[in-house]
Amino acid sequence: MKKSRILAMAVLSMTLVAMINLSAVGAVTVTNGGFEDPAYSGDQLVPFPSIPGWTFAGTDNAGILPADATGVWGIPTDGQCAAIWGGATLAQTISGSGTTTFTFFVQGYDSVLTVTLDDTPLTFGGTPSVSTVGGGVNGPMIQYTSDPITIDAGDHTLKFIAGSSWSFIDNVAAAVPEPACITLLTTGLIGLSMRARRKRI
Ligand SMILES: [Ca+2]
Repeated sequence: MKKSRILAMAVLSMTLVAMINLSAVGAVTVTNGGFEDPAYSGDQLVPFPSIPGWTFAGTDNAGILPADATGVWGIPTDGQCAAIWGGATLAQTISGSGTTTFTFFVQGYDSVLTVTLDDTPLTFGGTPSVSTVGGGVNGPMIQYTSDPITIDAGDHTLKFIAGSSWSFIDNVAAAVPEPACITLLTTGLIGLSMRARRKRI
């Protein structure tokens, strides 16, 4: 193999390793995204609880729906979930930096849920809100993934703002979208390796 090719492969390898490290360092994380901590029991909404990661606010009702809430609420589909209503908010201070998407599951009563990062609405396929279709907590939860957003290092506020009716929210998470350039680099590297291997045989 020519020296120039060996050098090119070495540079590609180092770039790839550096980019993978870059995407892992400072990744955005969401605390208690499944709303399971602490575990509550009973048939009623636990209003404005103090729980790790999240802050409930507003004059209308909001809180945690226990996993065994079987009354008017129905049974949440994945353990406990958050429930916010009529302009109430649910917020978390997150840190980390880089390009990320936010995912979560939601159900509700024909309402509209707005999700903001530092008071700017996240978009979902270009739309700055999501619909909570009818069926209440008994209905199937729908997963939404925000369009990718790039954030600087430091604290940021992720906030869910209820519409006119209930929104049930669960499994909030942040994910690093796979950069197209890393895929391209990986493909190129495999191609070069195979080519070098064929020449040696
Ligand atoms: Ca849950």
